Amino acid sequence: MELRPGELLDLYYYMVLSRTFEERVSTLYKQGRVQAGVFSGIGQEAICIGTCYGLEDEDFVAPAHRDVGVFLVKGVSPRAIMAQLYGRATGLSGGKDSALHAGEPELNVFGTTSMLGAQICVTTGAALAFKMRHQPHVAVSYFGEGAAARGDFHEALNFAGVHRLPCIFVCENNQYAYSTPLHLQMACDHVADRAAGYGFAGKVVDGNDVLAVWHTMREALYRARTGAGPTLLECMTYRWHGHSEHDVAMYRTDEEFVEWKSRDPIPRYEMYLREKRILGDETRQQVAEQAKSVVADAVDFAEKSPDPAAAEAETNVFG
Ligand SMILES: Cc1ncc(C[n+]2csc(CCOP(=O)(O)OP(=O)(O)O)c2C)c(N)n1
Repeated sequence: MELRPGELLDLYYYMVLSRTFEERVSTLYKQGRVQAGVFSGIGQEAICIGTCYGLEDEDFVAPAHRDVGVFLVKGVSPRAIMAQLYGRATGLSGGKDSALHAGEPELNVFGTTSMLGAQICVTTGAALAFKMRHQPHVAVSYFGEGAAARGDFHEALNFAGVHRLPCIFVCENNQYAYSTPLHLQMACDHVADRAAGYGFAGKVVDGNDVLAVWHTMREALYRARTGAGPTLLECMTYRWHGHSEHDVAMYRTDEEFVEWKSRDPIPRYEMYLREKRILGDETRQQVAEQAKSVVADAVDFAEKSPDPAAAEAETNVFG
């Protein structure tokens, strides 16, 4: 299956939108205007966009804390995401939280909690429900290589393998879990190697190549929808910013950062689109302007939105 020119441009638009959104949020954080702990996914856009683009509305996704792109491609309004980061009443959690620990149930976007890896088990549960109800949908979980060291990861994958569930486990391997580098995180070469232990496919893909991610995801979706079971898809990438915006990441070298930055997924994809004569200067400019205007509108909406009312403090709280 190949993407048509309009679809190839869609992928580009979403990557640019995601980057523009996150760059703005990073600035807003430094200006003290957003309340949230901001966990930037800048540099990792190709993973969220390449895996989410083309999912069905009914497919369930459980994004992790850096996955603005998943929210955008699944159709969550940029206004609601921005208001979430501002902690406003119009945000996804109505101002109960101000990080991306929120979801949009109507769009089948699960509201991930702070507890790393917990959403992987929920994804497996959603896939079990799809199988029991004979529904042709797929459940997709996102997490980092750090979360993949937690027990939840292993339990969720084991269960999914035993029951051949329609699950796709997307590991965003960005080389660091907070300050812990890969070699102190795991003793095997790849997170995907672990899939063999659970009896299903494990694939490693260049996570900075949106088309490679998209194609590998198509194969995983085919397996899931045809009853062939789960896939563990490990996307190799790099976390450009610190763990969150307050972290200057002194624990890594400039050389390493510069090398990874040269693999920026957006200019790489632009080169491909230019060679195919799908993207020229004019379209590039239009996409940039459209993304800027969507983000400006989201900021304006969030700034004008009210704080949550005190009377709401005890609603939707479980204890
Ligand atoms: C169970 C648990 N342990 C520790 C933390 C604190 N914590 C939040 S994010 C993070 C690093 C996560 O690394 P990774 O899973 O690789 O994802 P990344 O942040 O690199 O995208 C840590 C240690 C947490 N939220 N939950």
